[in-house]
Amino acid sequence: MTRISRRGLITSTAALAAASSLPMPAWARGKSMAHAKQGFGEVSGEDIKLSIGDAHFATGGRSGHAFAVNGTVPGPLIRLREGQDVRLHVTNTLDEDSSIHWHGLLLPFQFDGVPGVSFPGIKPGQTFTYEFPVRQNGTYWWHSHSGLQEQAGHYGPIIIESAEPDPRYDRDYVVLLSEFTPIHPHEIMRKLKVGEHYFNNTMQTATEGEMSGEMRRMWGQMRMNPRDISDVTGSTYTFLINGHGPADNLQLEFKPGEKVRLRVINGSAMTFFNVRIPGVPMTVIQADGQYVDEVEVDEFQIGVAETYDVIVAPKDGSHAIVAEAMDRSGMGVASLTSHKGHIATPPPLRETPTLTMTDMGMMDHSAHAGHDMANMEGGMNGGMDHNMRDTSKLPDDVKVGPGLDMVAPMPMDRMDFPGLGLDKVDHRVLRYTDLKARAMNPHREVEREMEIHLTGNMERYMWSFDGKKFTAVTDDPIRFGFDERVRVKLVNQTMMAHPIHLHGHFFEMVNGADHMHQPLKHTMVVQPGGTATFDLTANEPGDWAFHCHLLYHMHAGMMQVVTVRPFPENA
Ligand SMILES: [Cu+2]
Repeated sequence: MTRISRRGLITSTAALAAASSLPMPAWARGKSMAHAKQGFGEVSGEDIKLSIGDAHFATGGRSGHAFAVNGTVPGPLIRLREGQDVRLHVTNTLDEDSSIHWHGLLLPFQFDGVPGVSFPGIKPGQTFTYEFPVRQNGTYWWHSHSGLQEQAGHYGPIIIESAEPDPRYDRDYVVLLSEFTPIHPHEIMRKLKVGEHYFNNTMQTATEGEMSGEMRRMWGQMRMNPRDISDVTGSTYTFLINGHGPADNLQLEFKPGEKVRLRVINGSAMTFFNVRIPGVPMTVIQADGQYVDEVEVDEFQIGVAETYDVIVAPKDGSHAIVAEAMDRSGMGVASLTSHKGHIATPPPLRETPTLTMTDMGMMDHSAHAGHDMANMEGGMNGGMDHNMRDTSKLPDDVKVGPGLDMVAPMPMDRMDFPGLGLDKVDHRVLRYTDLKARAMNPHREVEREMEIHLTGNMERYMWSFDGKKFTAVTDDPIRFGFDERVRVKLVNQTMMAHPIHLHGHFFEMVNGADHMHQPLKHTMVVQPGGTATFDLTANEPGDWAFHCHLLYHMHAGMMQVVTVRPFPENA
């Protein structure tokens, strides 16, 4: 067992001094800056060795078992260069199967790392070698795709350097967001199955005072609460930045006048974060590792498994990097500082946001009439409760059964929604509709359109696509022809936001950008009761996982296999 005390590490000036001599990327050499401590080691080269093992993790007042890779949580930063070949030798020292999936990387499917889909997994004591050419650049990450290991620390960042240096910044940092819980992940899953509201502390108070008896009855019949935002909350999670809880006082240093690139990765199991640096505007330059036209914002929401790269030009001083959980049950905090040792004071947690009629997939007139709650009550008088169980409008291939306890009556495209709790803040917030691909996509006409429904039963904690729970031995995958151009509309029949991830490809978000500049993504959030659409050229042959990236949703069955056939000759 490796004992890791983050607090011990970061407050040690010796550790800080040692860390400042870490190797710099080629583009940074010759400039007068060093990589300061980020919170994990770094590996690079053509042969990289990774070892998965048991560990103990502690932050703030919480501690417990963890899975570490090369002895740390998160595991090491893997730094690659576009155009190189890489062999990753992964040894499993656990007494259970494990795996690593390279999230967002284009590679032959047998090295994608999903047990039961792309390979058999890595048995205890075994070493598996992943080998592929590096065909892209940008910010990505890696994580276990076995069981619930990802929740317990089995993840880390990937940076792939471009062949062409980007002159827009002087220094860069990974900002890897995640959670730590002292509760065993299987115990969390069990608690979710027993009662979905187990971790939700705001339940009681939310229903008092603001709501009439009629409203309470309606929400009760949906077995929902307007503050039912996250399945697992800060009541058990400590939110981490680069493996450091708020009590660990992580510092990322800069020199006054420098422009700093922050590579924000949401490597959490279950938490959407709202990211801001109060007083410091952020210029978004990449989404999911792909360049976009610059957009300046003050805050953005990042779904689980997404990445955003931003450039900031902070003034001399100490600034709080705030990653507030979407349900505002806690935050990850680090200091971006030009004065070593000065810890920035983060703002207090904001008030828990409230779900609206739009989140139920109903028309929302609140924009015209003011208060959400008042409007919702008006809308409820028309037999809303009946509406939300009406399965008659669903396509035939959606299975109606206990796995589907809600139907959104009028699901609308919500690509312009900035995320729960961010639609009414008084500063600039990123929306999917702001993203435009910097490079032109090849022109392709859509050859086929399909719909996939995101379905669930909140109370029984069942989650699925089209009402059908995924089992590893699926004989009914989603089939795409090789090089087929498909438009896929995701229809969210539930009141939760789901970050949907397709392995092995980038799809283009249909977000109103002209079709040559639709932004490329590997993960896309489908807002509650709404729809989101992507265009895909299925040009990576093989079997690929397609799933909700909320870990416990995937585990409960919101997953499918996408199979791209036939294999082209000479592939
Ligand atoms: Cu989900």
